[in-house]
Amino acid sequence: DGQSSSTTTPASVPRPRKRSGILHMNDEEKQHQLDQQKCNSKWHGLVEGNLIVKQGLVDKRKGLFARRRMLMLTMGPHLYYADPASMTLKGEIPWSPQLRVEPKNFRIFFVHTPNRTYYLEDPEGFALEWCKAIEEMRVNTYGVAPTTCT
Ligand code: 4IP
Repeated sequence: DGQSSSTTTPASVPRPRKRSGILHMNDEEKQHQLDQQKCNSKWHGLVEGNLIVKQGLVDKRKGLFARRRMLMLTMGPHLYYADPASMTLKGEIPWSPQLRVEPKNFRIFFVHTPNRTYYLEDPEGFALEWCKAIEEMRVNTYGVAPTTCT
């Protein structure tokens, strides 16, 4: 009919937050997101009840070969990776205040941890988004000051 669709989304109503906005939600909002995730995400069973902040397929290189994994940054924080074919959890990049991300280009980024550097490639070219999200989680969890010891 003649009803303009714009009347359903007046400018005064905030747009839905992007996923990284989760870090700034209050407990009630986070619980709501978690309830949604329980119902809607096929990955929910793999992330130990944690709220997923960002997820996406990446190729994780180890030695000569790379494996395609669903990488999931969650509250906690955790960085889980799962095999999307078998829907099984394969591992977790260990979080610590020393964790550092390093974008190499639009596809490739490194996650440095004290004992291992993870070589990751986002085939869709959103490596910088990953680095931003992980760094934001680091600051949110451990504070702004970088550890400067080398
Ligand atoms: C495997 O190579 C996979 O890359 C594993 O990744 C990796 O484990 C293994 O390293 C590596 O040997 P192949 O599949 O070609 O054998 P995933 O666990 O994602 O399947 P992680 O989890 O540590 O990267 P090792 O050294 O951890 O076994």
